[in-house]
Amino acid sequence: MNQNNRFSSEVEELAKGISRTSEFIRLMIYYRCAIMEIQTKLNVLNAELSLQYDRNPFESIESRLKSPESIVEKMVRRGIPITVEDMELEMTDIAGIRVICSFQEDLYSLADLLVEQDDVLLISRKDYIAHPKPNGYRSLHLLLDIPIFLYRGKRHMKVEVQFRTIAMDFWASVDHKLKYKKTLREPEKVAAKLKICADTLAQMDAEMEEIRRTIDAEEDMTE
Ligand code: 0O2
Repeated sequence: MNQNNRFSSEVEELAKGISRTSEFIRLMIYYRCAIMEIQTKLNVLNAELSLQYDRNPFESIESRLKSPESIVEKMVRRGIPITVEDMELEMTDIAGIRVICSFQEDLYSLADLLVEQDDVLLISRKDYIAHPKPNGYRSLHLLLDIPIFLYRGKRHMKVEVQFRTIAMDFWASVDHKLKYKKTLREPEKVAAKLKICADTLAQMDAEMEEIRRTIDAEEDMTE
């Protein structure tokens, strides 16, 4: 068995072990509740803003809980002890939400409106749109603290929310697929092509935004 395979099977065993504990199962329920809280807030904003602006600020929302294997793999890689307590303390992306918008401007407005709500605490904000990653990755990442209300009281949970345009999401999903292709013959060439696509899509996002502004301005004049 090579080193990679040994690492994977160790992670698998650890993940299997911890995911059967009642503490882990309970923690995942809490994260699911936190996802529901944020999703509801976003849906309310979407409904209200769509009335005001005559369009939906976002097209879709996806959510996921990180799998036990991915959680444990990251913890082992970072030297974090494999306990449920450390998992909650050290891991920030167990609960994830992705909000897909048509326009960049809407994505920033939605993010600001969400953070302004008085039970939402912004822990960190990474703007990979203003400052894209070197490979071309673009998205706005917010790490939020949100209370959930249980019969034994209130509990604060962390949720990572990623905001992207449809174009950014298209790029990220292709990039994500390629990350798992270990057998690419010319990975550098593919990475360079992907970077060109990222820049082209960013240009397209800017042009679509401009078209939307023109349409909005003409509609305002005719009202
Ligand atoms: P998955 O399967 O989407 O959950 P960390 O999250 O702590 O490992 P960092 O640098 O703090 O590391 O996180 P960062 O940069 O905010 O990115 C975290 C998530 O953003 C990733 O989660 C991806 O979802 C997305 N992301 C970041 N960079 C890229 C990229 O170059 N390409 C793509 N496709 N997605 C990216 P995971 O856990 O990697 O994956």
